[in-house]
Amino acid sequence: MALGVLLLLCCATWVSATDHTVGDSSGWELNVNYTNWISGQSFVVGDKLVFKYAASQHNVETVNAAAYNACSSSSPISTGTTGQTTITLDPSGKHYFICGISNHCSQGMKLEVDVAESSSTSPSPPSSSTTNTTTPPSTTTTDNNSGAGSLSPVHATVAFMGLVVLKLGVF
Ligand SMILES: [Cu+2]
Repeated sequence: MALGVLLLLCCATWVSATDHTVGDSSGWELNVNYTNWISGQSFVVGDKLVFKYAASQHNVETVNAAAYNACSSSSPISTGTTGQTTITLDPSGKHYFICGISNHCSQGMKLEVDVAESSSTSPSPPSSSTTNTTTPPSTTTTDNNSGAGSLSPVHATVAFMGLVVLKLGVF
């Protein structure tokens, strides 16, 4: 049962998540207008931001709103330094990123991302995906004792497995 839930979570994310390469081909760099870039993007929970940059020149600091507004890199929540930093956007709401090197942030290397709840609007298959999101987690009912109650999650799992097989067949 737990495995089934895990499978649902993993595959639901896999089906709907989008990778957003920050700045597209320009990457994470000086002299890129990230306000323009972000105006063409929309983000839902589970999407990924991919920062690509020269590790010797830039970094990616996840910061709070105050640090974002002040371009302060004194206490980032996390810092990526490898040249390619991938951030999974979770939870919904605002996420803030800056470059902590020199004064790059005040020169424009700052990014505010507004993440929406996943996704009644995403173009995934209708019936099974709504079943996944609305089915309550199985934590409230234990699977062994209540025979009738445990049927529907199993059906959902089987349905979803069918969907996955279908998907694999298509690709
Ligand atoms: Cu920089």
